Amino acid sequence: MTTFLPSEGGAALVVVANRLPVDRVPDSEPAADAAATAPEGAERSSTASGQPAAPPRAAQWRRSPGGLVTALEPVMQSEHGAWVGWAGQPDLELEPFDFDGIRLIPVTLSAEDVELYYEGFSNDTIWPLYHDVISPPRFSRPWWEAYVTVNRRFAEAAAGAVAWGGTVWVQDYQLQLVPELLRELRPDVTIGYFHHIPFPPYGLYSQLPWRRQVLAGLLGADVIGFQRVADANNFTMAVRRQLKLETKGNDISVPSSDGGTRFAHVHPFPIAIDTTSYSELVRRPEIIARAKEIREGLGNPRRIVLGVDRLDYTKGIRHRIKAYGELLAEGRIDVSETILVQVASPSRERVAAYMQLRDEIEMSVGRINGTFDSTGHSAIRYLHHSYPREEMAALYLAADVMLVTALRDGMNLVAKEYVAARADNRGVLVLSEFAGASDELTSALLINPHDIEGLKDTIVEALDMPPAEQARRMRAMRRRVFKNDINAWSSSFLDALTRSRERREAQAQRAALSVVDA
Ligand code: GDG
Repeated sequence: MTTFLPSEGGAALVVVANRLPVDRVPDSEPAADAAATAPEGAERSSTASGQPAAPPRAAQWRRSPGGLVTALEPVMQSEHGAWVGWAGQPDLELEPFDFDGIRLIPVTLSAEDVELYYEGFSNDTIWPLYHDVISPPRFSRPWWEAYVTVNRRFAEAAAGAVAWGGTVWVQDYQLQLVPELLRELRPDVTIGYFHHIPFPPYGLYSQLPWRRQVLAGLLGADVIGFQRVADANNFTMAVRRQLKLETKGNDISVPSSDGGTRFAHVHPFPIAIDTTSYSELVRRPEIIARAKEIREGLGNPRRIVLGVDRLDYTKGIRHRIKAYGELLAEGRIDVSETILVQVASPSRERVAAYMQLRDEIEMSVGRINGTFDSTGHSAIRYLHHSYPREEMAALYLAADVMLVTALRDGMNLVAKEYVAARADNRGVLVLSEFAGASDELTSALLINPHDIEGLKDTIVEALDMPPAEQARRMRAMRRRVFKNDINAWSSSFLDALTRSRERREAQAQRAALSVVDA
């Protein structure tokens, strides 16, 4: 076993995620602000001989939107944190660079890695398998081999970046092998892993040909976090059945390389949103004006129903459109009064299941609009675009009813964002019980998206809900969303890591004392 020595001045806290928290600014656009230029992040485009091409060109970057980086920014800055991840473009070789006080350590992925590890194993094997096989997962040995190779690359980058005795926090399903690989390289570090998507019931998980390797990979972590209690239980059950390890409460006893036993602590940490930035955004006069403008642009309908999702088969967009079409056909809603706005942001467009889903949705929308539109009104305004956060906030403000009909979803941040945006205590959230958010947002109108009749009745109930009841439900949901915000979430995970480190140190001390006593 090789042991990595930390580089001089390594980071006390390292986050490892598939993506870096920055996006490259296309050459045609100016960087958002001065802080976004990263002269150290000079590009090393390879020549045919594999040698770095000279001279390097300074790349420009802007922060990618996302709660995780916002939540971790203060602690990353105070701890001289580092972030290991892919810059989002194949074959881009970059040196580490600093951005907004965080050291960014790019991991290079070739076009083939992207195809096999990312689009293949991550998004066409693990993603469908972990989302209740809504779409059939594909099991491919070359994809698995690429997943192992790329996970090792991320683990090595983290091992080289973290200070002696430091902490590494690994994010999500693309990197399930990193905890174990990293522990082999750096037994001194405390390792956390957070799983953003569901962990499936044993009957489904056990289909995975590499089920034992993936469990062993995750068990390299000291703390393994899931969104829901059910996910944590499914994981523990898979460990018991497949690896025959002993579990007690939330702890799993894992054999360690020195012949002893260590503990992996499994716990739900339901992810949250950056509520402060949302409440600030929706108070801005220009956002309020934009919400009004959106309503006018839609022909001033009495009610706006909204859906916002990545175009993904887990989100239940087809079920929602089917229910909406039937309500129109039955005359229970009228195009002159009500409109459905569906934002379906482009996602994983090179994966076959996503291409097919897009065709199906666009055909249904076309058929419904063709049948029910009038010259003045549309039944569904379908938007296959990505929008800035400001526009999303204005849409949330404009919407009378928000539809979240996921067939399976780790959490669903859109549901929480809608609630955070509604400072006026108006609006109704229709929420799938198969989204993690339904554990917390129990005052939403909860639905089973497979039950189209039930979904239709609930949409009508939402459209007819009196303002007093809207306010009562919205207040209860806002209390919950504001209490458990993204800062509370990241602190609770990092506190669990600290407790785990202390426990490991106490265990090592006891072991040392027992050697002396003997
Ligand atoms: C995974 C899990 C879990 C969407 N379109 C636009 C846009 N968005 C933003 C939303 C929201 C985010 O993307 C989507 O988050 P979700 O939670 O709804 O879903 P996933 O992308 O599947 O996320 C999920 C999450 O990880 C976190 O752990 O909750 O269960 O699947 O923030 O607002 N944002 C902008 N323009 C768009 O067009 N700016």
